[in-house]
Amino acid sequence: MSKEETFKLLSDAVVSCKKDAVLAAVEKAKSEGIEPAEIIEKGLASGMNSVGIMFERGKLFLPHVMMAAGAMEAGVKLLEADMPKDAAKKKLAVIVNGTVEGDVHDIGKSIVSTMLQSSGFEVHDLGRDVPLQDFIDKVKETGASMVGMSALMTTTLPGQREVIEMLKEQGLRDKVKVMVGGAPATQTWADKIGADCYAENASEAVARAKELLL
Ligand code: HCB
Repeated sequence: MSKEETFKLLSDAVVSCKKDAVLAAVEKAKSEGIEPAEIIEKGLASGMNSVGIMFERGKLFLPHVMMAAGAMEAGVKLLEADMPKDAAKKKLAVIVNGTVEGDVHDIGKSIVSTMLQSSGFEVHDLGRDVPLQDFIDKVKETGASMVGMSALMTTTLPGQREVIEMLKEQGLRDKVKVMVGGAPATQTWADKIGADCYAENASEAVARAKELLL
């Protein structure tokens, strides 16, 4: 099977909403020697994007989306074990990452945290629906040099701008870089709110973090 066919198999498995199909496809991709990051981004995440499009067009309903999300999460979990932990190595930098208040979407955010971690960063993942002040408090507690914020809804996107304003008010803006992500975020939005970078996907998040912090 070609790599492209394997990516399609992974994507179709997520669209099928069946956890067993996703796990089998992930095992197959692993046995073909495909890197975890590629399995996630070119296979599983692509399937979840298709689910999103079908949901938007009314071809799939919320229970399906929830099942597809659960199946994708199981696939990502299976891959986490294969990602380098680098526990003994000195960490490159400390990053706080989370999904902003009012927003429960956390699949993409968790992928970003996992990939940052496996690239050698110390990541404090605050989870989802995170009260905005918690981002600031975690920066103070850990001395983090970057905050990553995910928002998947137009209604929660402004939370990213608020955190930047709060960082300014609390005298921390110069000490910490800000990365924003999530489907409605764009480079234009990042520029508008004064974020240091926008990352479209997890590979970009790792690349931007390395550019800004190392
Ligand atoms: Co949800 N949902 N949803 N949803 N959902 C969206 C986001 C809509 C766009 C679908 C639509 O209507 N067209 C929409 C938002 C519309 C808007 O903008 N206003 C929507 C809605 C409305 C809702 C509910 C309100 C539905 C309801 O209850 N009526 C509700 C939200 C409740 C709430 O949050 N308060 C809801 C619920 C759900 C679930 C629970 C069923 C499920 C989430 C499960 C979970 O996350 N644990 C879900 C899902 C799965 C989606 C879609 C279909 C896919 C999201 C996803 O996981 N994508 C989404 C449609 C879409 O996005 N097109 C839909 C795959 C991941 C891999 O991509 O973009 O999240 P990603 O992450 C990327 C990238 O953005 C970047 O890297 C990641 C990896 O490549 N990135 C970062 C992300 N975070 C980063 C952080 C960084 O620091 C750096 C980079």
